[in-house]
Amino acid sequence: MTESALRICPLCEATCGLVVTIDRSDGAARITHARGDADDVFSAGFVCPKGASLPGLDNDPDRLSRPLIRRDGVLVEASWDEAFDAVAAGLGGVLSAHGGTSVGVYLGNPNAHTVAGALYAPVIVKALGTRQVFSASTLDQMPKHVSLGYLFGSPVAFTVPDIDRTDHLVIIGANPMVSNGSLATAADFPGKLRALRRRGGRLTVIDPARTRTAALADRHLAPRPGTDAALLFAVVHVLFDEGLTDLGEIAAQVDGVDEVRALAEAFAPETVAEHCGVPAAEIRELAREIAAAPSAAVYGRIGTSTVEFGTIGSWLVDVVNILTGNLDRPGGAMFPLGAAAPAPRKPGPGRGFVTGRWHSRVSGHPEVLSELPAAALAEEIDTPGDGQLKAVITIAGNPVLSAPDGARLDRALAGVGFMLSVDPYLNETTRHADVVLPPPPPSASPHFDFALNNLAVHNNVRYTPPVLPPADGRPDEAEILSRLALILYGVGPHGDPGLVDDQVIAATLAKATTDPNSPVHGRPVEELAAVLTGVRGYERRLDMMLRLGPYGDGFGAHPDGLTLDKVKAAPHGIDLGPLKPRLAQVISTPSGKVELAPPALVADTARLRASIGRAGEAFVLIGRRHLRSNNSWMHNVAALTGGSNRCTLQVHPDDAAELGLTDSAKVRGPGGEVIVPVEVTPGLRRGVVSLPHGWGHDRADTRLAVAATEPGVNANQLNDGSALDPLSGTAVLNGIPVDIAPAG
Ligand SMILES: Nc1nc2c(c(=O)[nH]1)N[C@H]1C(S)=C(S)[C@@H](COP(=O)(O)OP(=O)(O)OC[C@H]3O[C@@H](n4cnc5c(=O)[nH]c(N)nc54)[C@H](O)[C@@H]3O)O[C@H]1N2
Ligand SMILES: Nc1nc2c(c(=O)[nH]1)N[C@H]1C(S)=C(S)[C@@H](COP(=O)(O)OP(=O)(O)OC[C@H]3O[C@@H](n4cnc5c(=O)[nH]c(N)nc54)[C@H](O)[C@@H]3O)O[C@H]1N2
Ligand code: SF4
Ligand SMILES: [Mo]
Repeated sequence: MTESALRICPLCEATCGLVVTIDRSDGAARITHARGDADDVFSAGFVCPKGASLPGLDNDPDRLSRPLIRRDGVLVEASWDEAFDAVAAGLGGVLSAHGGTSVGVYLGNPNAHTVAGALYAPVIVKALGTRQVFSASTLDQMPKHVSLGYLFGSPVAFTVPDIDRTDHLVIIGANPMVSNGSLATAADFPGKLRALRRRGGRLTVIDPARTRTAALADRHLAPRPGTDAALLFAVVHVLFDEGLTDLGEIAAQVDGVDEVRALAEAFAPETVAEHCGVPAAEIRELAREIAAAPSAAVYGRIGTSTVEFGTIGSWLVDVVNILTGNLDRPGGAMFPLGAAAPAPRKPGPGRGFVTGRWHSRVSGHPEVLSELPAAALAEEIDTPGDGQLKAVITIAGNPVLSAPDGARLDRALAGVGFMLSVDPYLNETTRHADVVLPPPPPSASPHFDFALNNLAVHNNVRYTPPVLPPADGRPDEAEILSRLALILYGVGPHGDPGLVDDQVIAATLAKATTDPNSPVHGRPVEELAAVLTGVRGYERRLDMMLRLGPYGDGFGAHPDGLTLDKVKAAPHGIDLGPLKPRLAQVISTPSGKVELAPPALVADTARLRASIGRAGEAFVLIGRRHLRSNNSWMHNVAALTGGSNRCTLQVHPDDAAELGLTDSAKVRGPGGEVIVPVEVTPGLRRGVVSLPHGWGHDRADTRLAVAATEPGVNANQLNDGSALDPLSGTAVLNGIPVDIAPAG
């Protein structure tokens, strides 16, 4: 007997709605097929190979179904109660001896895709009271947060390209034909790019590699890696130089234009052309085209972010949007409004954004968004002294492969006093844990995009409850993290996990009822809490967030507004309309204006200026993604591996000939050396080589049978992690100097 159910895909930021087939024929229910949901209001049937392979991932026999605890040095299966007791004992010892502040937490990428990561991971950090928080953000988008924070006063005031309506999309350092989009949640990015072309729109791609996205472009500029910030400054220079700036409707809301004009003086296209490897005439033309388009949106991603000048580059993306009148207008860069986001604040000055409220112990890196750089995790564990980390918790992360110098982190984790991992796999990182708590697979987990709804290129709300109950009554991830929080709060592992939700609900409602601008101002908290529907604590919290949110019913104040019941009654989602201008709601700088020339960025511009004309390296390494891969953790699904999804060093034919490379190369970087098969391709700039990250599945004591057959090498071992974008603490992952020679 088969039946079907809906499940939003948790595997990337596109958030496609899927129809999964459930098979109950052999007693144990499981999902067997997945296809795009044609009726989904957001994704309209789109699915990629990863989404279609969700059953393979769900049913992967290497997925842990029971907790593991370390006994006599070996990880063995245990019952859930035994595992939570082991956590209470292990963490309890550290907490009583050194306090919660001695515990480091690493939060990995899938936390952005799970209900548990959004709602419960923050509770754990808070319960520990630790300042030692590390995440994939400082291997990824932290520069964007920082630039948004300085520009608009809020580090989550995301600007996304209005790709359905733009006349000219400029993609810099992103490859959405493969990644399916990032910090711009758009199901069917490929279809949207083709639709842009069909309606006569223009696509420019700026990328040192001729990616699948670049291949679609009207214009492809291939700069030297790490030079985006200079290139964008040159665009800004031309906008001023040729009188092409026009801020449009938002002009009165922007401060600092003259300061940016002065800063851009030093970056004439003719000054930076050689440094960037892009002819000055092409830079001038690009600036003219952006200014002339009826609407245009510049969109930057990993290639502008995980680089030496990541925050400056991210800032200049929006500076160009602002100077050309494209911020906050249809077809430009706009601010999404998610249904579970806090209701917009009243327009007016806000508190603004700061970093550096504390610093990391060993290298003195400033805190950014209450986090320290992921690249500094190893040194915080292995450097003795006051404040040294005594325990580590990883949730949905694999920093041994994802962060620079995994070998050092590997050694550090092996020596840490106590380590807990919440993760479905025994992989390069979790193999060091003393306890591994595995969440159930996607089919048995709920899905709501708390984070990504605020990045969607079209406003919408969708929720899918678990398709199947967790097998054998095992806890879902919300319960796992709740029980962990109870341990940290001193209640112990066997308390009622619902207490955590009750406490969050009470605190949130207490705050709302005392806020004069809230629709629930003055109402009794208990009365509001009693209204919440939902069969689980996370559903009650979702109901609360929806009701208090921008489209919410305000607990009855706006009877037509959203509640969880209404969202559940629309299983294919509710379309909340195209993005709308709303800059005034977003600005929360102390001046009440967009700060186009934030002091921290103005200051960092001197560092950028000094880099122009610096002697270049013979070879630099960049990364690449593959459509059937996902960072480090999907190489164990047989259907997704093989073919072109291989860990190879791509090299330009002329470089390969000059270096005498035939089949494999020895690549040496500041952090180490790897030997890797060579793939000669004309699709790269000369002097640039590319290697995908997330490989290197050759370590002992992991349980990744499929991945181990094609282990690949760890690209991040070439990187010693010492190079960071100083404003955001983000590791430089693109533009790593390397030496290359034939292997053997
Ligand atoms: N050189 C180089 N390095 C890079 C990048 C690059 O472009 N180049 N990209 C960087 C980027 S953008 C990112 S986001 C990071 C990613 O860095 P990480 O987040 O550290 O690594 P992932 O490989 O995504 O590992 C995800 C982990 O989550 C687990 N997991 C999967 N689903 C779930 C779930 O539902 N619950 C829980 N609890 N765990 C789950 C997986 O088993 C795996 O252990 O890598 C970064 N590293
Ligand atoms: N299939 C697949 N999809 C994914 C992932 C995956 O691993 N596989 N990972 C997910 C995650 S965690 C993220 S964050 C997103 C990332 O989404 P994207 O940013 O769209 O993905 P990337 O492929 O890393 O694209 C970065 C591009 O920048 C280019 N680049 C490198 N250095 C420079 C530079 O200095 N300047 C410029 N202009 N370009 C440069 C690279 O050649 C590459 O094409 O993808 C997500 N989606
Ligand atoms: S594009 Fe992303 S969300 Fe859509 S099916 Fe593929 S992996 Fe899933
Ligand atoms: Mo990422």
